[in-house]
Amino acid sequence: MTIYEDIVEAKKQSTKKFGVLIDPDQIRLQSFETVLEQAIHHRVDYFFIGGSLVVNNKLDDVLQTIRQQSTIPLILFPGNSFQLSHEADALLFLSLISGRNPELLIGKHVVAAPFLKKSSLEVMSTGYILIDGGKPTTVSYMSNTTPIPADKYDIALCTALAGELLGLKMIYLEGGSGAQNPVSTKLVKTVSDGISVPLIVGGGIKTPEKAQAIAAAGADIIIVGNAIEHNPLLIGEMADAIHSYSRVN
Ligand code: 1GP
Repeated sequence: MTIYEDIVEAKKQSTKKFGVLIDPDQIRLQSFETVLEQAIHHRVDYFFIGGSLVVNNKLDDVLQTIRQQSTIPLILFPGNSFQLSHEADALLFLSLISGRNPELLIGKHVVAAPFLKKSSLEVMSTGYILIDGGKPTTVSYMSNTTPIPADKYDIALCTALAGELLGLKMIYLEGGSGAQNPVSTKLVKTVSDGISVPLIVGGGIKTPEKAQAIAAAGADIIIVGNAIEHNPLLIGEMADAIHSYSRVN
């Protein structure tokens, strides 16, 4: 089964997945070890690997280190077209459909396409939708795009629908890393009710309660980065909250 098939199957069963985001530039060695240990112990479903900048060349090292110690699938979540590696299992091929920056809608993809065609990475095309999280985030600044206002439910829904109709395999609602406010449950529900492809939600999720509420609202995969980087021991509570939702419903 491919990773995507597994995600689709989980969606059918209403089983929620938990992804831990690791930014190879940000992670400190000590917390990396704890994150890895906790993620294995608490059955994290995916590692998402990526960041907005590539300050150093740690991507391959980080991937290899995780690979040596676990079988958790490694999904590249690239901030730009240089963040590609054969060491991962899959790649979110992101098109920033909430923005109107042609480079991030198709330009970077053209550059990455020959590499991807040759690689064994599983490529999952994903409509990336940036939602205003209350303050400018790295992704809004770096992408030079305006996020969708947090209360414009219809715009977010129509954007996601357009992505699905264009053939994108998943939709990612992004509040931005370190967002003040995560994407609201109302917005998650509106989008989730209107589309049939899997829905990923991330950005500013700091508590297990919030993660569970977002899962309950219809997210299929919940991504947490910053909060875990600050406190890797949160992984257990987050995993329980997300996975227990799957079990009781
Ligand atoms: C993934 O960018 C997010 O969508 C991660 O955000 O670092 O705020 O959890 P945090």
